[in-house]
Order: sequence, then structure tokens, then C-alpha cells
Amino acid sequence: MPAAAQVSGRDSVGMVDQDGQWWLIDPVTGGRLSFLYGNPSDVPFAGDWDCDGVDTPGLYRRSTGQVFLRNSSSTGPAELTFMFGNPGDVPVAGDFDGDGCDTLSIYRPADASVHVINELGRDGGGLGRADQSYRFGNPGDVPFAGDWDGDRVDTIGLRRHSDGFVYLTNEHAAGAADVSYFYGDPGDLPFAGDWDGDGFDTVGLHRPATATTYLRNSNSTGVADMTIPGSGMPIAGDFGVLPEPPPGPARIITMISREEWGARPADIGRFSTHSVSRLTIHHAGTQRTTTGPPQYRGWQDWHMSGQGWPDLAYHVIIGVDGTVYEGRDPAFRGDTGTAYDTAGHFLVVVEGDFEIDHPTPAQLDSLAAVLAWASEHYGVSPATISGHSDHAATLCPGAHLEAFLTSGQLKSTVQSLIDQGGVGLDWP
Ligand SMILES: [Ca+2]
Ligand SMILES: [Ca+2]
Ligand SMILES: [Ca+2]
Ligand SMILES: [Ca+2]
Repeated sequence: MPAAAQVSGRDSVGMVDQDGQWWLIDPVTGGRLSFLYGNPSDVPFAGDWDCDGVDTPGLYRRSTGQVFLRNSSSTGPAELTFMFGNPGDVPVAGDFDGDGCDTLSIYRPADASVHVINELGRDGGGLGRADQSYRFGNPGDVPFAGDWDGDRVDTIGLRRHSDGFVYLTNEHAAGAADVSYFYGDPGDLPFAGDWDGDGFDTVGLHRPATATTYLRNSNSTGVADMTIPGSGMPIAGDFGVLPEPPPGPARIITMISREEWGARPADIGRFSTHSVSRLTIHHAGTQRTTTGPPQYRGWQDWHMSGQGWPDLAYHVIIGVDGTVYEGRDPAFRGDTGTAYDTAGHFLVVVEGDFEIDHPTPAQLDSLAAVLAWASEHYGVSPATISGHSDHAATLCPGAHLEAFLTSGQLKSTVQSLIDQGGVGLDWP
């Protein structure tokens, strides 16, 4: 297939999480592609480094000053590596001379200067001289690049957190912005792309506070034309035609409701709201002398009457036979007898003492399914899956369950469930 046939003709959105997981999402078709590239805290971007029309990943590693460019959206080594700029410089990817090839330019927030560079760095070497250098914006402005006027040449845009304005220029020259408008909230992360394929790039915003990305098809004040759930650093590009998700979930979880297992009513007046940002596994820590609802009613009694908590500590229980039980409403943060802040944690307890017991295959199967559902439902990466002992001094969730976390087996099972179409769960 010729490379051009893979070009979608529109820009999609990429979200890159703190662990280096890339999620490419086509906001129009729902197509998506996920892969690992880079290290935690690398600065991600995308561009067409080999001039075939398809954008692929790039990274700036601040700790070493290196840039890594790859020509396919997949896990693998960089095809080009070079040194980039000075510490504090921000890489801005784009086609700054309209030749059909993307390069990396420098935005230097310290003195609000732009250094336009139309060649990629030499492999193993450094960047060449800037073709143009000029001042644009104020120190501290957040830069991005795009083609605001449709002439196929990318130029700089800035978002200024102090006044909430976006400033766009159509020239590689100092001077006032050609377009400026009020857009976004404090803390928003700006980026740009051609979401509707009309040849004009417009500004998108990722808002960490709501774990949502907002896309607008004109460079003007107003509401989003499209929104995308999920957290990470936002990037944009024509990543080619992304695989569309298979229709319908790959599997459905049946959850036993609180009413069915005979839970006490929660003391909802004492709940604290939170928003789920990670997925955390506990074990019950008690051996399986009894199992099922009588056991869970006992846990809940201890948590409410013994510990003084408003409800069972956990959001989901996974029984010995893999049955999934409704716990605390996940809109509210859980509780713990150990020293860590449970805000943001979706807490799953797996029945057993996995210092002694081994998790049953049915439990592991249900655990992966519940985590896959939660990952998609809350827009949090499977990379956030961890055990209680990653957050507090405890043996929980026990060595025999921890082994599936440290080997990566649980996360990869969760990812493959998502890739196969995800998991359905009707919370009772
Ligand atoms: Ca390319
Ligand atoms: Ca170029
Ligand atoms: Ca332009
Ligand atoms: Ca557009």
C-alpha cells in the first residue's frame, strides 16, 4: 500500500502518560492505537520525520538533553537521536518551511525567543544553526506550532496562563500576534492540530483537572467541538488511519449488588468524593475459612463498627470463585488501616491471604476484567495498576498475588482485554 493511502487527512490526538504509554485516539472514528515509547518524564511530541505524510513519535529527554525520533507508531528503538538545545528549552515540532518534512524548533521560555530550525539534528550529534531567531511572547508562555492560515507553513502559537489568552503568529518574525483570543482554564496544556481536515490547525487543550481534552475547530473563544476523556500529555498528528475498535465489549462482568450480598447501608454522610486516577489491589489478608457474602458482611461490620469507617473500605470484592461483588461507591474514596492517602485509588480487594494462599485462576481472570473495565471507564492507564504495598508499608496484596504485578502479566492481560474491545460492567 502506498504510504499516502495511510494518511488520514486529519489530525488525531495522542495522550502520553507518565509511564511512557502512548494512546493515539481518532476523535472522529473512535479508532485507537496504544504502545509504549520512552521513559517516564520524557517530553513527547509527534511529527513527520521521514516526509511520508504520517506523523510518528518523538521524545525529548530533559535529563540528558537528547531527542529520540521514531518513524513508526510502535514500541522500538529510535531511528534518529541527537542533542537538543539548552536546559529549559522546549521542543516545538512542525513544518516551518512548508517542504513537507517536520523538524524541531526551539522555544526558550526564559527569554521568550523562538529559534526556527528546518533540518533535523545530525544522528549522534547536535542541532544545526537556527534559520530564524526572534522574540515572541512573554517569559513563561507555553508554545506549540501549527498552520493557522492554511499556507502549509507551521508557525508558533502560545498560551499565556497569566491572562488565559492564546496568541498565534503567521510569520517567523517578531511582532504582535496575528490572532489572539481568550481560551481555556489555568493549568490547561495547549497543543494544536487540524481536527476536521480543512487545512487549518486550531488549538486544543488538555485539562488535567477534569482528565479531558477539548478540541475546537476555530481559533476563537468558545466551547469545544469535541471532547476526549483520558489523562496524559497531549500531542497531535496525522498518525494514519487508526484501527477502529471492535464492536461491543469483549466480555461482560456480572456484579453481585450490595443488596444481593446483604451489605449494610453505608454512612454516606461521611463519604469523601474523589476522582479515580489509579487502580490499586489489596488482598483480604484472611485465609479462606469462610467465603462469600457472610465473610463480606463480616468485613463490612469490622470496617464500620470496628474501624469507624463509613462503609466497606473497598470498591470491589473478588471472591475465591471469581465472583465480582459491589463494594463502596467508587465516586467516594476508600479507607485503609495503613498510612497512605486513598484519594484517587480505585480499590479492588481479592479474597485470600496471598502470603499463604494462591489466587485462583478465576480470581485472576475477574481481577483483570474489573481492572480493564475501570481503566476505560475512568480513563486511567493500565500502567497505574499497583499493589497496596507500593503505597504503604504492608505485605498486602501478598507475595503470590504480587508476583502477577511484578511480572507485568496482569497489566498485559488487562491491556489485551482492552485491545479486544474492552469489558462491560453495569454497576448495580
Ligand atoms: Ca513519517
Ligand atoms: Ca520542513
Ligand atoms: Ca501557516
Ligand atoms: Ca481544521
